[in-house]
Amino acid sequence: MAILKILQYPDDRLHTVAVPVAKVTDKTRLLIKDMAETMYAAPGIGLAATQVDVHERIIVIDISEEHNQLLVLINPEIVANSGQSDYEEGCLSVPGIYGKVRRAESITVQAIDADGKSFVLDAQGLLAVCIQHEMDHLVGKVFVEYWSALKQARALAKLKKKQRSIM
Ligand code: QAP
Ligand code: CO
Repeated sequence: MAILKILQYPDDRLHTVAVPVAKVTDKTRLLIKDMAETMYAAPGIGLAATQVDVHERIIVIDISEEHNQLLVLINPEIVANSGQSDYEEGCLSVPGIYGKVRRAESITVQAIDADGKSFVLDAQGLLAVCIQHEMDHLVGKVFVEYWSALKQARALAKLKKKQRSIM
């Protein structure tokens, strides 16, 4: 097991479009284990492979309080959605920055699990928001990029200031 390095916004590699996983192998499962360990250690509730600089369509999520309900989504596709929600989001790649994004309230997602088995999941609320947020990473989109140029500039300035104070 290993804790992986999480790319920090603004990093161009966060704009990479991930490719589908052709076959779920032991190598895929090892990556998933490391992604889960990285997410739990942070701690966070979701992590996309893009964020650890692996550009394959893989997501791990765990919104449970006990951190014992890991959800693995390989090659996820949203097959239905409805409603709208404005949820306050954050991101392990954009630490300290939080804000709302408009998304679907309910989604139906089809994906493959770590055993290579296809499944369909209905999600609402935080889980639905988290899946949509992580799926955006797989197409190179970071949540702050939904915001106005002004709000993005403010977020970037805050991040830069924080990075300076660490160095
Ligand atoms: C995505 O985000 C998400 O700024 C997952 O300092 C979040 O796990 C989707 C985190 C909220 C929907 C709603 C963020 C940890 C974790 C930070 C995360 C931070 C430390 C974010
Ligand atoms: Co994120």
